[in-house]
Amino acid sequence: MGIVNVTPDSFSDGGHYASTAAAIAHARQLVADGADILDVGGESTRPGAAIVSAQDELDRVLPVIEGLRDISVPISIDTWKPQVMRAALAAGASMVNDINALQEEGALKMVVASGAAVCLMHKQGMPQTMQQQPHYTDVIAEVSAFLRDRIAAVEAAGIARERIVIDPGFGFGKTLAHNLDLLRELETFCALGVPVLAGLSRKSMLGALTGRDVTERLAASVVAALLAVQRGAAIVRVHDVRETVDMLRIWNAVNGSEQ
Ligand code: 9MG
Repeated sequence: MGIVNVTPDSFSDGGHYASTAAAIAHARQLVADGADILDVGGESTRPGAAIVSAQDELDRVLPVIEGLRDISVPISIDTWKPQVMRAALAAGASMVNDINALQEEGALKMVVASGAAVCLMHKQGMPQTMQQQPHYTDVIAEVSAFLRDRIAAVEAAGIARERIVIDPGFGFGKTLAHNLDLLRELETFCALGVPVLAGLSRKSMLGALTGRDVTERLAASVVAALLAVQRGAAIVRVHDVRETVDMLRIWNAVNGSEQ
């Protein structure tokens, strides 16, 4: 899954792709590099980022989704707002990547009605404050219970299991130790019976471990993606698609999978 941030304050692209044309060109490049899914987002979710209005978010993402109508891969809309989901799905997106796991009022109904796929992510707190004091008694058990409950809730509401992906939410209300535990124990989430998505690309946990700035976390991001895939992740959400695909080609060759 290639990341297309259409945000002026994106933590990872410094706003380089804030204009529609540049975002579309970037998305096309990610597909040429081997992305199987594009994740288009108009609101930064990095720790401390401000909430933007649904209208501002739509003004950013809709022209990009519309400009990618002919693209050969599914488009995911990265949003927790039902209004943005509705318009993005109508414009051509076929998946919702929701850091709020469809808990916002109206979100679940929206996705049920649309027939779209969904990624349900765990987070503790809200992006504005979530890194202030993350606390768990048992991070694996608590994240796992949350994801299991959300799978049950969305299935009961009418979303087929085949349309559901889960994500432990690296960096979303987690300390470095929590993030490492989640990565180490990723197989626990795979055991919940739906594909697991891992988003580690350029995250601050990699900065904490390497001492490197966000612009210099390529090697750490590729290794983190490999560790996630080794532990069963079916989808890795990344900025650096070309390098990640290279890594996966080696991984698949060694493991005897076709590529
Ligand atoms: C939007 N976004 C930022 N980080 C993410 C992650 O780790 N997972 C998912 N699903 N979305 C993310």
